[in-house]
Amino acid sequence: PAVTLRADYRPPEWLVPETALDFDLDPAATRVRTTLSVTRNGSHAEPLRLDGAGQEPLAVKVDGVLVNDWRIEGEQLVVPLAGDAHSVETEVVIAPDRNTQLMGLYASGGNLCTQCEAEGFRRITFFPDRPDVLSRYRVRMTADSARFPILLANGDPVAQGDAGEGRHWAEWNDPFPKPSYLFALVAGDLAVNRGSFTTRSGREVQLGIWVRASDLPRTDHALHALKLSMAWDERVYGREYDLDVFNIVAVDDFNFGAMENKGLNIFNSRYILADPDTATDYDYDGIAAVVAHEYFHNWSGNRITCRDWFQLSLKEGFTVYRDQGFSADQGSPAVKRIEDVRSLRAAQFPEDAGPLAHPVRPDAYQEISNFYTATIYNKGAELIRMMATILGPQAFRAATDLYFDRFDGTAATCEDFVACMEESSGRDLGQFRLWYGQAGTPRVSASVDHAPGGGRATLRLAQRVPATPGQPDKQPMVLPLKLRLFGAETGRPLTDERLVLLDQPAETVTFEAITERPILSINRGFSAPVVIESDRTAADLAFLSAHDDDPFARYEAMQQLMLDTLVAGAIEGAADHDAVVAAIFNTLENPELDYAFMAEAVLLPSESFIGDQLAVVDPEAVHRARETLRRAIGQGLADSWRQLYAVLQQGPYAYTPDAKGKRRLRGVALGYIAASGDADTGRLAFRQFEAADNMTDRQAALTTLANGDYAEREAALDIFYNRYADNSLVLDKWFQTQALSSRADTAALVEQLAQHPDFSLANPNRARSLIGAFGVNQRAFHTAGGAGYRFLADQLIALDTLNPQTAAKLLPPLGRWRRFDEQRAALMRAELERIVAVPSLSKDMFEQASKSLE
Ligand code: HT7
Ligand code: ZN
Repeated sequence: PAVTLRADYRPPEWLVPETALDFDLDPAATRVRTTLSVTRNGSHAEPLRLDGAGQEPLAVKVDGVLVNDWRIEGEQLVVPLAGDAHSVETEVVIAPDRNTQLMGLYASGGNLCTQCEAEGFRRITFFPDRPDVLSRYRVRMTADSARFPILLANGDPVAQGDAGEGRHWAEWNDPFPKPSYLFALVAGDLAVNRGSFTTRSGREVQLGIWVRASDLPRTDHALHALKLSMAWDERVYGREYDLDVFNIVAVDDFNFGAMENKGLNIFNSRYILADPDTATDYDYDGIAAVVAHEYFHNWSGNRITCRDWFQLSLKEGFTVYRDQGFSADQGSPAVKRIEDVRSLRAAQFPEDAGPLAHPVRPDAYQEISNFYTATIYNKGAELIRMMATILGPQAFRAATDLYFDRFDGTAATCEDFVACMEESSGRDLGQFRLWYGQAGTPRVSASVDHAPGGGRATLRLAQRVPATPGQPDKQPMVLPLKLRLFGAETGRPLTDERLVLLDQPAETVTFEAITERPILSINRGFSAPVVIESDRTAADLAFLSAHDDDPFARYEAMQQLMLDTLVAGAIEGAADHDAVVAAIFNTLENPELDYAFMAEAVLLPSESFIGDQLAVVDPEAVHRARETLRRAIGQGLADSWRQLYAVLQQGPYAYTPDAKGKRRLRGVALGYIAASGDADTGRLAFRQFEAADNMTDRQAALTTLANGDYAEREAALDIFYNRYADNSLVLDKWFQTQALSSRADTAALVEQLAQHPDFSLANPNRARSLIGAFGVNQRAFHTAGGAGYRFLADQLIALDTLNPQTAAKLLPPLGRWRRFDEQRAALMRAELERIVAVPSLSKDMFEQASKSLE
C-alpha cells in the first residue's frame, strides 16, 4: 500500500482561488457541476491534478470549452493546461444513498449531509483535496421541496427560489478561503432552535441548531453551550466569530463526534441532544465540550488550518487544550483535570506503548483517517499545556495572539506554532520540539534523600523514553515537573511549589533548610504527561491523599496507593487493604472537599489501567484483585456509604455543579454498597432505577444491576429497553451497559446482543456501543479460549465492508497481544492474521491490522 511521507511535502502545483459548486440533489443520483478557477503556482509545466474517489468525469471543460485530452491516473483526473490561469469545469453523478462509509455526501435519517475531513471531498467532486489549497466557495443546491425543505451550506445564505416541478434552490457564499475538508452542505426536513449572539465588536450572529422536529426540545443545552463558548473565546483568547450565521446540524449516522465545517458544524446527534430523562451528566458535559471544541476550531483550524495532515495536531491538540480550558472554567478545574488525565491514561498511554504508537507529528501514514488518535488529540493538547506552563499565562496568551495574527488565512505547521511560542516569550524551545517527533510516554524516576537531622534534601530525577515502532533510541525530553515537599512529621509544606524543567537523562535538585523527613509531591496538576516511578511508601501516599494542597496530586496519591495495592493483589493473590480503606474514609470525612472531587478520588483505577502496570496482563487476576478491594472498601466503610447514599438523595433534578457532584458521589456509593455484597443491593438499586427523575441516576442503578446477579437485573434491562425503544441514543446505552458488564458471562451475552434486532453495524454509534465497549472490557474481551477475539474479528471484517473508518478504529484491542500470556497472544495474532488475509480489505483496516502484527 502507498505510504505518504511527511518529508515528501511539496507546495501545490495549482491553486484554486474560487470554487463554484452546483448540486442537483437526489439520494440515488446527485449531479455535481464544479467550476474551479485555477492558477499555476510557480513556474512549472505540470498538468492540473484533481483528486477523485470512485466517480467518473461525465464532462470536462476548460475555459467553457469541452475538452477530451484529460486522463485518469489512479484516482486522479489529470487535465493538461496551457496557460497560467483557467476555468476548469467537471461534472459527476454520485449516489449518497449507497454511501455506507459516511464520507463525502451521504444520507442519514432521510436527510443528506456531508463529511469531508480528511479526504471526503474527493468523493463528491474532482478537486485538489489537500488542506493547503484554500478556495472561496459559492454553492448552489437544487432539491425536492417536500423532502428537503431546508438547504444549508457554509458561510452566509445569499439567495433562494423555486425551481419548478416541486423543486427549490438555495445559494450560499462563504467569503473565507477554506480547504476542501471544511466544505459542507445539508439538505433535509429539519426544525431549528434559534438563538443569537452579539460579538464584542457588535456583530449580531444568528445561531441555529437544526434537528428533526421531534428532537427540538432536546437542543437547549447545546445552544446554551454554544453561546458560552463564543463568549469564552472572546474573553480568554480574544477570538471573535466572523460570519453572520452559525449553524449546527445533528445527524444520527456519523463516524466521529462532530465536524467543524465553516459556519455549518455537523454533529453526531449524541453530542447535541439532551434532556434530563435521556442524557446523563456525563452526556451533558460531553455536549458542552464538543460544541465548544467545534466552535473553537473556527480560529484554531479554520482561519488557520494545517499545511498537510501530518500537522493535524496543530489544530486538534490546540483545540482540545482550548476546550479543556473552557470546560474547566464551567465547573471544577480540578475535577476536569482528573477526568482529562484519566482519559489520557485510558486511551493514549496504551496507544503510546503499543504497535500503533506514533509521534504527535507523525512521519508517515497509509490512511490518514487512522491518525485521528488520542495521541494527536490528547497528547497533542498536553504539549500545548506544557508550553503554557513553561511560558506562564501572559506570555502564552501573547504567543497565541502572535500565532493567530501571523498565520490568519494560511495553512500552517506545528513548527509555526512553536516558533510563535518561542519568539513571543524569548524562550528556547529547541529541545521541547522532541515532543512532536518522539513517540512513547516518558518514565521519570524520582527519589528524595534526606539525612535525619540534616538541612538539605536531594531530589534525584531520571528520565527514560521507551522504544516505540521505528524509534529504538530516544533523546531526553524537556519535562516540566511541578513539585513541592511536605514534612512527614508536621504535615506542613516545606517548600513553595517549584517548576523543574528536567531536560537531562538525570538531574538532582536540592532543597535547603529541610528540617524533617520530606514527602515528595511531584507532577502536580499532571504538569507533564509522563509516568512517575517513585519510592514513596503507602504511608507517604496516604499522607498526600489527605494533605496535599494540589487537588490533582491528592487524587494521584490516592490512585497510586490503590494501584500499588491492586498490583500486589493481582500478582500475589492477596494484599493489605487497610491503607486504602483508611485513605478513602479520610477523604469522605473531609469537609473541605466537594462531592465531585470525592467521587473521583475514591474510584478505583480501571481493570485495563491495572493491567497496564503488569509485565503480563492476567485479566482474571486483575478482576479478582479489584473486586476484592472493592468489597473491602464496601464492607469496611459500609456505614459511610449508606449514610452518604441517604444524605445525597436530592429533590427535583437540577443541572448545577453541586447537584451533579451529589449524583456522582451517590452513584459511587451505590457501587460500593453493591460491592459489599449486602443482600438488599438489588432492591436498593432497583428502587433508585424506578424512582429516578433523570438518566444519571437511572443509568447508575442500571449499571449496578447489570454488573451483578440480582433478581431485579432482567426486569430493569427490559423496562429500560421498552421505555426507550424509540430513542436510539438511549438504546446505545442499553447495549453499552451490558457490553461493559463485569459479569463472567458478558462475552456470551455480547454475542447474543449482536443478533438483537436493534443491533446494526451500519450505525457507528450502535457499533461502538456494543463492539467498541466490548473491546475495552478487559475481563470479557480476554475471556479464556479466545471467543471474544474471534467475535471482534468477525464483526470488524463485516463492518469493514460498510464503513472501514469505523471498523479500523475498533481494532486496537486486538493489537495488544504482546501484553498477554502466550496462549492469548497466539489467539489474538491468529485473528489479526485472519483480518489481514481478507481479500479486498480496506487500507484503513490493513494499516491497523498489519502494524499490529509487526
Ligand atoms: N476535525 C474533526 C475530525 C472528523 C473526522 C475525521 C475523520 C473521519 C470523520 C470525521 N469527522 C470529524 C472533528 C474534530 O476534531 O473536531
Ligand atoms: Zn477537533
